[in-house]
Amino acid sequence: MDTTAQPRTELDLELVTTAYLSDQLPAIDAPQIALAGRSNVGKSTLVNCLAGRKALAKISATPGKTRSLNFYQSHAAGYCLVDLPGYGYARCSMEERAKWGKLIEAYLRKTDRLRAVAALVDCRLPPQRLDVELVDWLRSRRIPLILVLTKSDKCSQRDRESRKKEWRDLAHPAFPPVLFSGKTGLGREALCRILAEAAFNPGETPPVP
Ligand SMILES: Nc1nc2c(ncn2[C@@H]2O[C@H](COP(=O)(O)OP(=O)(O)OP(=O)(O)O)[C@@H](O)[C@H]2O)c(=O)[nH]1
Ligand SMILES: [Mg+2]
Repeated sequence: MDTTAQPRTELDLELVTTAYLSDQLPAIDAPQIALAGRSNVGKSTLVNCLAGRKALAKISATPGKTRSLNFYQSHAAGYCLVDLPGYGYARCSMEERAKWGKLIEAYLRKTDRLRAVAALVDCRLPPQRLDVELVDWLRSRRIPLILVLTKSDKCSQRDRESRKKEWRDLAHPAFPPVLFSGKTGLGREALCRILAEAAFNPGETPPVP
């Protein structure tokens, strides 16, 4: 595949499968990039924005919408995006939260085709404990990290830049943090390039400090 070509305007993402339990995790041959982040941060919106579709992934203003792992494959780009259930959603039972946690961890541990995790964080907020924990866990497992600052349409230019710097200093991500908006499409092209690079040219993972 020629990754130097201009990114397509729309990714031909197609939902190939859904997993609610760890024994339902599919064996997909394509490189995979998982989308992780707090409930409501905009993971499913990002899938729709990249696909140029409104309702490929279900989105909701109520946190906790995505409750399964959803595998979206792009045949043209040759990789798969995995929309994970969000974490930090308070209004579900402990039992349900433990079940999701196990499912996500089973996926991240087991998948040998995982090439990177795109960690989505809210551009309006300073780094939150749960987000920092995710980043630390990924680093400890040497999983390349793509930081995506979502909802940046709701931030001033000044806040965007300082948030980007905060995250760069804190997380040493494998790829530069991307300012993104599912509403305006800001950062969409940059993210497409980074996803293709992460999927096919993973390069060196920065050392764990
Ligand atoms: N203004 C703005 N709103 C956004 C953006 N991204 C997501 N939203 C809104 O935030 C809400 C949550 O978006 P989702 O994409 O469902 O979030 P999610 O991370 O998939 O949430 P879970 O499935 O609960 O984990 C929806 O009301 C979206 O319209 C963005 O970039 N800008
Ligand atoms: Mg979702």
